[in-house]
Amino acid sequence: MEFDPLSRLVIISNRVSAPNGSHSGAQGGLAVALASALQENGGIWFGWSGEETDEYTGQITFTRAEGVTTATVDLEAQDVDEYYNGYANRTLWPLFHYRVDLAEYEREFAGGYKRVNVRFAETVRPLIEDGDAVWIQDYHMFPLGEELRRLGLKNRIGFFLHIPWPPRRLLSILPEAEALVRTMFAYDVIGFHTEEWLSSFVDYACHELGATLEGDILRLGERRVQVMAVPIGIDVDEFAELATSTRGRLAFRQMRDSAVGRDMIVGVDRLDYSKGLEERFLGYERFLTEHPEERKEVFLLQIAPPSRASVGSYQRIRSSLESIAGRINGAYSDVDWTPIRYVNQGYPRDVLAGIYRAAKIGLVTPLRDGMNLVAKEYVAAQNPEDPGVLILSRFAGAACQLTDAVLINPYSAEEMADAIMQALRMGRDERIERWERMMAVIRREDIAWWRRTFTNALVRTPEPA
Ligand code: GDG
Repeated sequence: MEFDPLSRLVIISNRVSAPNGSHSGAQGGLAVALASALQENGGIWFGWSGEETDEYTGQITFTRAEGVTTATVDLEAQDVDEYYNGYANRTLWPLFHYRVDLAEYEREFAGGYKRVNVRFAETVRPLIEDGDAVWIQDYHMFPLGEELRRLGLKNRIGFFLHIPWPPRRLLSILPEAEALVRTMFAYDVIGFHTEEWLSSFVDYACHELGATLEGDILRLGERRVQVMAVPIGIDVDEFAELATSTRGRLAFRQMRDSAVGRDMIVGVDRLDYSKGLEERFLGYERFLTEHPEERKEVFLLQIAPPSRASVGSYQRIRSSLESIAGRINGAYSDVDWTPIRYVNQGYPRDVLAGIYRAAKIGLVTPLRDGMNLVAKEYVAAQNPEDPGVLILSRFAGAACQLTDAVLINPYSAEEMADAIMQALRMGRDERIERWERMMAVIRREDIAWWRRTFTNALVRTPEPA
């Protein structure tokens, strides 16, 4: 596939990650991909600094590193409460992950969300030049495109959603659903990870707003939006190299030594209720109960760095996990064996890669996930001669591509227990076959493919009238 040269790119996302010259892969793959798009095309990456200020001034801090210019602004404490901790993480995130029970609907949150998007639009507007393509990321900024149009912006604007799009009836629970979806017609291209998320969006737009779909073009009144499913990938070679780098090999050896001949099962997730961590612990417990003979043959290493710690539901999941892990360890541990090693800190990416490689099983069991990059990283880090087995939830976007994983329903402790047994017994030939097919997919649709497919569609779309 040939790629169009892009005009300057303006990327806008809640948080911005400037290149830091690190060789330990400290930055995530998405940050690196967006930075390299800017290195190739020039442009700016705009977003919140993560800092608070007494009064919003719109003063921009510019930095330039390795050919990437970032522009960030501080937000007021009330903005952070209502926009970030509020509407983004207490309303949209749970609802879009089908957790109606956890979603909170406060007018202050919706008001703060709108206010911050207006502020972002007014602040970034003067930085956008004629001919620039604007690419907005994720659920923090659904209405930003419309706010930019209100300010007269005629440029092409694209939007990519990193989380699932919920089914129509579920989204209808959101008081602002209709208005929110209407704002999205300000975009020229909207990308989702999977056909499922895309068709839920189209379903809402057609049935609730009266939009019509022709091919991949969704129309509402005068507006046309191209919708596309473009699954995000990882930098496969970089990840495989991290796994065999000096620190990666060291981490691998340390894990193997500390395993003393036992098989390691690994989970790596931000501590988030969407990741199915409670269900994972319970599925593993079921495995221990059903297979007493396997008890001292395996252990589960769960790495779960805390996230969004100021949101109540995140504090609750943290204490619930501590109590489940404590109970399981209390019930099954022996002087020379602990069934779950539960760790609440993060590790550098090269160390993580070595840990993945040392694990016989990668256990990735989200209840709902836009894509899930850990599943792909686990595959990329494996030893081609003796790869481990990926157990993957059907409800992760990644399951659409990684059909050679052992796919499970994470709500069923029995299925999880069976899958662990199946993975432990799986012969080397089958493991290699499955792994090779998964590698072919993640290599073909890697991170560079993702961003080029999207930006290509964006520059080819007709200029907005
Ligand atoms: C959202 C969507 C979608 C985790 N622990 C450590 C660490 N990580 C890294 C992983 C991976 C990343 O964080 C997590 O990515 P996921 O895709 O699994 O999940 P979300 O954070 O929820 O991301 C998701 C993604 O956006 C991209 O579109 O796939 O569905 O929810 O890269 O490796 N990294 C380091 N230390 C850790 O301890 N260095």
